[in-house]
Amino acid sequence: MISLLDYGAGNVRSLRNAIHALGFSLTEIARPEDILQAERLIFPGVGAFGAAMERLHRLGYVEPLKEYLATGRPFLGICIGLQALFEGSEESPGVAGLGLIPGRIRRFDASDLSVPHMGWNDARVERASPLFADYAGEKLYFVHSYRAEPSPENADWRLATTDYGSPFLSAVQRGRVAAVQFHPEKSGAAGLRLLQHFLAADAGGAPVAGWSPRPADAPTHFAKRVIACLDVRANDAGDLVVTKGDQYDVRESGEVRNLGKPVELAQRYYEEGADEITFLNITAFRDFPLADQPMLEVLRRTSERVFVPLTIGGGIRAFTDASGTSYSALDVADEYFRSGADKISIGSDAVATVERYLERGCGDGTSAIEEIARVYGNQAVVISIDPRRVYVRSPDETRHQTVETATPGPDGERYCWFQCTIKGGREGRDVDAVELARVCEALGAGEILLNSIDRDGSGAGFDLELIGAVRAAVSIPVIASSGAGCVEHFAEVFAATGVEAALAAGIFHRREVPIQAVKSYLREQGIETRV
Ligand code: 1PR
Repeated sequence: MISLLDYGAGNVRSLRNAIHALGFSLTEIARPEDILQAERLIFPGVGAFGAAMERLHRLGYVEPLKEYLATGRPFLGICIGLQALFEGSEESPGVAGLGLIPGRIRRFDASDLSVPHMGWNDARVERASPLFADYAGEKLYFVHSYRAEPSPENADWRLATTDYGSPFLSAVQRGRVAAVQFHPEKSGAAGLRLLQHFLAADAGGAPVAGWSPRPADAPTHFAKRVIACLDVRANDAGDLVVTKGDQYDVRESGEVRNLGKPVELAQRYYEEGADEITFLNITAFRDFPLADQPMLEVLRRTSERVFVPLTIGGGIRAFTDASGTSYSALDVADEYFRSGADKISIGSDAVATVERYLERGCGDGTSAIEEIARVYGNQAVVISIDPRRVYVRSPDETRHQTVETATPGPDGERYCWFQCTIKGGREGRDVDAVELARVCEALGAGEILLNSIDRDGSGAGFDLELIGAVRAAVSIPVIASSGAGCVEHFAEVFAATGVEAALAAGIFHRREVPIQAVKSYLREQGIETRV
């Protein structure tokens, strides 16, 4: 019997789905006494350390959890579920953890790293454990801004370490109590195998024959991500289809282009090695997304079969429906998370938020970015930017940050700035992509998805000038998007701008370039990817 400790702080649907896909059934912890009756307990932490501990206290779970852990029965903590085992965290000063492992959790140093550590890295397994029985160094999916550092005090817990700046504890174990910093349910086949070992076997069982530790001086490597993006909308017949525009125009001879079915395509990309899948509900700005049941169903069905991170964007903002009922952006995001999203992406509403911020000089704590980040953590909030070039003769002509461009404007202008748009590029605003990214980072966004209307669907390559300017302005991860036409474009954007991820749509949908061809080429160029 597997028991899941879902304390209601985020999306654990993907974990449930992974456990079901492995053929196990689950019971949910619903009352404190259920914890002590559990035979095998999974604690998937999500959100912030303080919020997680506060909820555990409110539900009366802290003491039974400590008691369960003290008995040494099988336990698997995931992400915050690992961090909560420590005494406390810099993320939430004054909040005590479960105190099983000595030491405190500390933030990554963002001075020369992008934080969160979001993406695929490997683990240096230092001791024999059935959890990693057949682990062959595959990449695993991490997303966190805080980490536990190895120290003499926690040496007897240390199972695996991973390098990001310096080494951190990516897995701990003592007896049958284990925890991992990465998300096995989002780590593709390698993660599912690890989960299977916990579910089926005794995590504290006999060491695996022939196993040898990875040498302490063998570094782990953080990979660049390759993301497949599915722009989704209803076609004129009312069917939800994956579409694709040229400079955001998705119609051809008057019809919405139909490039396939969303769930099938997402599954194909998962199987072909996409590191992440993004759905953009591109007409959601017109309609109330919670009324869009087919889109929510797409997300639910995708999360049952795709075990890499899923992002969904479109229509995340406060809304009042026809009956006068008001919903906050957090209500909309809640439904997306409950339906299987790991991250949500905010487009138009982020521009409105930044306009208000620039007027006032600060945030007021009520924006969608702030509200969602507070509950689900910064890493769950992606900002999708839809910029278009505005050419000027000289930087003095505008208050916006300009770049000197290698592709001059129609009248030979040698400078441009990148104007943010809303409603799928329909309306330009007096905000530039660089300031938007900066302000959103300050408000708590965890990642930037940087499109380019000029390059979208062109196959002409990513807009390196735009991407370089935004990458230099923030320390959160940036996803380069729009314009990929061949494998070389991916290597180019990683080498020229240092972005953490690159996203493409058209070339994958039309089967012009397989995802594996992108990754093989990147590896030939010495760029680390997930195999
Ligand atoms: O404003 O919060 O409702 O979010 C709407 C979301 O929908 C935004 O993320 C916006 O980027 C997206 N969107 C709106 N209209 C369109 C459109 O195409 N008409 N799609 C649209 C944006 C851009 C990328 C595309 C890349 C790669 N599409 O997602 O996938 O450009 O394409 P390529 O590799 O083929 O060049 P809100």
